Amino acid sequence: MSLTLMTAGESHGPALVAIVTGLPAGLVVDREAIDADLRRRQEGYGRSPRQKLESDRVEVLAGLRHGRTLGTPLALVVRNRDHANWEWGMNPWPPEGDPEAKGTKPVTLPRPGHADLAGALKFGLADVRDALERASARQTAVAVAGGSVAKALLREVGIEVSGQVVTEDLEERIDAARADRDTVGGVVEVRAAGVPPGLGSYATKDERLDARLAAALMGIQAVKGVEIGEGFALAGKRGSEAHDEIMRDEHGLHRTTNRAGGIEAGVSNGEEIVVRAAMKPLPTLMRPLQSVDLETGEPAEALVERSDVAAVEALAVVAEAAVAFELARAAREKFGGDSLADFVAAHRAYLERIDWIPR
Ligand code: EPS
Repeated sequence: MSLTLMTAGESHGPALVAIVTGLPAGLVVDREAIDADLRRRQEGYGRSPRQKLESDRVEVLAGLRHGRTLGTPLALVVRNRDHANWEWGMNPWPPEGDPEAKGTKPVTLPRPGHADLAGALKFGLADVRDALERASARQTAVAVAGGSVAKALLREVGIEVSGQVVTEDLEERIDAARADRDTVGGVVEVRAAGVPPGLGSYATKDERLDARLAAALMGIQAVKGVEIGEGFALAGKRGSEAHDEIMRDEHGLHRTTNRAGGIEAGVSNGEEIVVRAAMKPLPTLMRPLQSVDLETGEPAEALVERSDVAAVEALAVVAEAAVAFELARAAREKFGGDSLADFVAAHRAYLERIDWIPR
């Protein structure tokens, strides 16, 4: 039973789409709950004026009937309102007229830190827009919609996932950067409570829950670092200070501390899952860095276009969705079931077998 999420869509194209496979039949999907997550992703300090233009809402094209999953592929859509301004520039079909007259000249000034140069070289592009449109973090909107459905599934087995910013003074740093026409990054943390011991496995790297969560987080635009539990700090500690002692109380087998972030040997251990992701400063700068014009080969300043000063608060929501999806995937592997009732029953039977009760 494999839960998968595939997305498609460009930043200024007509829409973003996601197909989720492997959901059980009978899961209630609440449109309001998905739209609330989409709104949370759009809020946040330091975003581009683009967020005033967009008002993200989910549409469902398949896999749902009267608010319940059918156990078939679920097709989600989030439209790009800004596409109305890009009907020429991002038309899927060959448009008529002169691109210069339409204000969509080819982009030839790659931004250090963005996908521009790598994309142009890799795909042989004359217009860097062909790379940057898909590389854009706009795609995270529909991934959040998928994550929202995963959160609904996890809630059925008592798992709650929530993301938050941990960088202090973020607003002050954003104000200062904006005044300098610069950008900033930051750190977010995602916690998942109620995860039973036994999700993931130590057997192979593809099964290890920590490796999978790291890949899910690193797969988000602008993430350059991931930490599980105390992560890098553990490298400087002694074993006696680094591990979480085992004890037993009215909740069964638990730990006195949670330095491992709820995962040992690639398997959840019943404590809260705690993961962090570090976001680099965004690469579109109003005071651009040095680059090379790919058309002339001459030194030039990188592309300047409307963008965010920071998207760290958005990352907290996107990372929450990514972690939720990966945990839901691991839960589907462990508990299976074609219907939600089968899935929930398998989870209940497992909890009856093990000496562990969620706190
Ligand atoms: C992004 C650049 C900006 C962001 C965008 C991500 O796009 P624009 O140039 O259209 O303002 O606003 O993020 C979103 C649109 C979004 O919804 O998150 C980039 O280069 O990654």
